[in-house]
Amino acid sequence: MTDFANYRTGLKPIWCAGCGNFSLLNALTKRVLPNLGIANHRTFFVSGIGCSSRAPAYVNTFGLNSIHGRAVVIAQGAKLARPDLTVIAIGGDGDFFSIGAGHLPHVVRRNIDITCIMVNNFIYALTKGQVSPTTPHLKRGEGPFLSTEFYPPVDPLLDMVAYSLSTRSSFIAQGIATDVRHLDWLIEEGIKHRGFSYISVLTPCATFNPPELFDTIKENASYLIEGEPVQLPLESIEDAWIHDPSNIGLALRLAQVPLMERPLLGIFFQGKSLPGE
Ligand SMILES: Cc1ncc(C[n+]2csc(CCOP(=O)(O)OP(=O)(O)O)c2C)c(N)n1
Ligand code: SF4
Repeated sequence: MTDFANYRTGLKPIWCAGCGNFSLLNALTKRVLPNLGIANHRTFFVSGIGCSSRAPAYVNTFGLNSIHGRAVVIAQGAKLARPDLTVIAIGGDGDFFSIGAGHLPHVVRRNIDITCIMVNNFIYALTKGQVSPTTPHLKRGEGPFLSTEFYPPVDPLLDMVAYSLSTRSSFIAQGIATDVRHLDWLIEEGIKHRGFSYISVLTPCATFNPPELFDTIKENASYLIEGEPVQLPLESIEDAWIHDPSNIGLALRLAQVPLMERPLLGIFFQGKSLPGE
């Protein structure tokens, strides 16, 4: 494959207007890969199945739109076979945390140097809006997220940042598709980190999310900035912690903050990078 300066293929994305997947595609192809100077032919980009998983078709690197839930497994195999490649896995909340959930702890504990970008749009979008493990619950009697297309989940929500921390991913971050500069930075840091990097991206599904869902997330979001105080809900400013991404205890505490109450954006935890260049 020729080392093209352009990281986009000629294919036109078939995502709906207003889909958050565009932000991620632009972040990767217009800024992250060019900024890091990673050659197209040195990059392998793999996904599962879903709207977000269409991304490899639009990125001019080696890539695969593979099987539902199996992106990290294929990413792991690719990295073991070709350690010289930058390997990125992408997929939806359904993909990574429903059908593919069994693979994650094992890829994490091997701490293989891959970057996993989990596009959290809170539903199964490709199959038209069914609940996923991340679909927020309605509060009985309040119902802020009720719409005719959005059925409330029955099972408790799985908090993926908390899950990734408890399995000790060596880099854990959360961004939002509407703040692209911050997202660029998180993905760049995740790729530079040598070890398993997990990045959750809160992403609107323009077609199947009720609009109030993402409005609420944006309104409540707060940034984690190293060296600055993190005020947790129900704690006074005097009790604020100073954010330190190397502090796993703090990261575990931050992961207890309910996503819909205060979506935290930034690097939750970053362990030591593996030795290497
Ligand atoms: C083995 C298998 N089971 C089920 C499906 C049907 N299916 C396709 S995409 C999808 C879920 C998509 O949701 P998500 O992974 O969250 O991605 P999104 O479309 O929201 O980006 C499902 C269940 C499939 N393609 N393969
Ligand atoms: S259904 Fe939702 S996630 Fe899928 S392309 Fe449309 S807006 Fe994006």
